Amino acid sequence: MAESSPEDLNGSSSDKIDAKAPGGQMSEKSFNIERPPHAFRIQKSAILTLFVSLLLYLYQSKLFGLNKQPETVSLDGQFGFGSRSRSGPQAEFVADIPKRDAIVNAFKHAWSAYERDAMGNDEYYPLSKRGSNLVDAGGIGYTIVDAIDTIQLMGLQEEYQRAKDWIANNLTFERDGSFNTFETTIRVLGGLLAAYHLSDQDPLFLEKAKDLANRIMPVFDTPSGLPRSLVNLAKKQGFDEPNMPNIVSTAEAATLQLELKYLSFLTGEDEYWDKAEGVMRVIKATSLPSGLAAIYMSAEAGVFLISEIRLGSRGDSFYEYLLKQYLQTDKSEPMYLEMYQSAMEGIHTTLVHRGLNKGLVYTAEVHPDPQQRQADGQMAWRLMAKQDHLVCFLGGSLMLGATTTGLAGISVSVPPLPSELTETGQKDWQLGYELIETCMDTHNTATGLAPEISHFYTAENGDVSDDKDWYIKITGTNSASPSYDSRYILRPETIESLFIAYRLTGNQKYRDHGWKIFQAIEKFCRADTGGYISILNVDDVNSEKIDKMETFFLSETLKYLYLLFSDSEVLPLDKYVFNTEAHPLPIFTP
Ligand code: DMJ
Repeated sequence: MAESSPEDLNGSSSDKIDAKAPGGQMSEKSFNIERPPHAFRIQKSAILTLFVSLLLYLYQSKLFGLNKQPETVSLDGQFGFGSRSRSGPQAEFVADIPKRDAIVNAFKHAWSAYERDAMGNDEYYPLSKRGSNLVDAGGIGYTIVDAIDTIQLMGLQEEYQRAKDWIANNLTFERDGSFNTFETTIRVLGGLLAAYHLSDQDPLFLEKAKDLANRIMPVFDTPSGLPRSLVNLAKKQGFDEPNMPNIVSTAEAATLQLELKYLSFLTGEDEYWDKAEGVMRVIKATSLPSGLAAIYMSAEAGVFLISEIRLGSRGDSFYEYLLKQYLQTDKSEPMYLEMYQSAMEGIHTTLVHRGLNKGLVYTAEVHPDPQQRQADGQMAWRLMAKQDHLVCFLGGSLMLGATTTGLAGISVSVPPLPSELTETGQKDWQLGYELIETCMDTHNTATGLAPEISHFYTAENGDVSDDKDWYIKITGTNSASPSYDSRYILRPETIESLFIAYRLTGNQKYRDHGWKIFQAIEKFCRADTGGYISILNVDDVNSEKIDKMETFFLSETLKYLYLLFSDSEVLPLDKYVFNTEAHPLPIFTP
């Protein structure tokens, strides 16, 4: 789930705390960048823990006063709830074969170009027809492993054989270089585990998964048990990001669990499970009263650091995995239900707002403002009316949560009737439904593609001449120099939500929306020479192109599109959880 720099796909480089920049430190009192001498470290940590917790508690309390509640709306006939003509509990949807085939063709167009120009490289640049690796020491199958379960799902036999042969003959993790712990886990470990399951347990994939996980494990050797951000796979050592000593991103720490727990289930090795669960226990122990999470934590003290609260970069998949951990083990671990429900409540209470002109629902961010102090001397906080494209996973997730954690009885119709959901379930469903509407609205651009970041008009900066609720921030001197916000880099989140919403409602409009997005991708991102590129400005039909095909285009965007047009027996939502990179992992009973 998680951004702002082209190099940093799951975390914003502008988010990074620069120890040297005055504004970068959370607070001169609350957060020491320079390591104290060892003898003082424990004492300092304890003080730090108390101080940070107190500050966070205080600002959380303040936040509750900041929020504008969404207006109350009647549920009748709205928000995708069922009427009497609902499909019933066993609703089955048939595939839309022509559209599904069109997605397969798009995948082939992307994959064949990669195979032709860059087979074995971690990343791919379609325009310059070349690949590159994440580290100089060589690749780790980033693209191939991320894509192989989509290949399996689409039944592409020859492509599968070649990808599998490459994994058998060339894939090694004996690479001396720094890899992002989270990205390597969600893309490569997740990819191997899904391939293992979909191949009917081909031991090749499990062996590789175990080898990779064993090399990642040392990242958990921190005072708190929170994982280091980077790992050297050859040396089996965890590292911090430069300029971020002992700091970990919350989403990154809390998005390794589905993968490690499934591996533990398959192998019987407790260590994977214990390390993954240990992280969640640390987070639970330091949880904020609102149930929300600051985007940074201290790996030393195991507490939240004063930093933004948001559902986009560095926050997103923390929330996603709360629900999915509960579902993965067949609802047998109430701790995750509790954490999920408390977090969703925090979102409703603190982050949900409505646009000024059309009343679209969006989730705002909360940022610390180190330049300002409140009258009582406490840190001041600013509400930012801005929503990352990454947040668009949340609509589908809330709807899934409503039909699994918010059930009044034991089963639910498709679409659900309000009476089948608890009050909380109804509220989550409604919010999820409306967030998808908003995400679709952000596709109302010149290209039909949504920007990386949407800013929303507020009472202070409202533009009544615009009939939209949101705008793309232009940071350059004119519209010809668009900001990073205006990019589309082949992201999947809205399509992911459309897939889930379609499975839970059977409403054709979700397939129609998905098809529209796919057509926009075909028109503006398809490279004639092979592969798909990203674009710099979604509001310009002649936008500058970005020569990069992200691996998640193969693993997520095209997979969710394929599933959207498949029949409902393919990877049913009551039998699988998808990791945050769309790798399907079966639900099991521990
Ligand atoms: C993917 O790597 C994952 O979905 C992650 O959780 C967030 N970012 C990208 C896709 O946008």
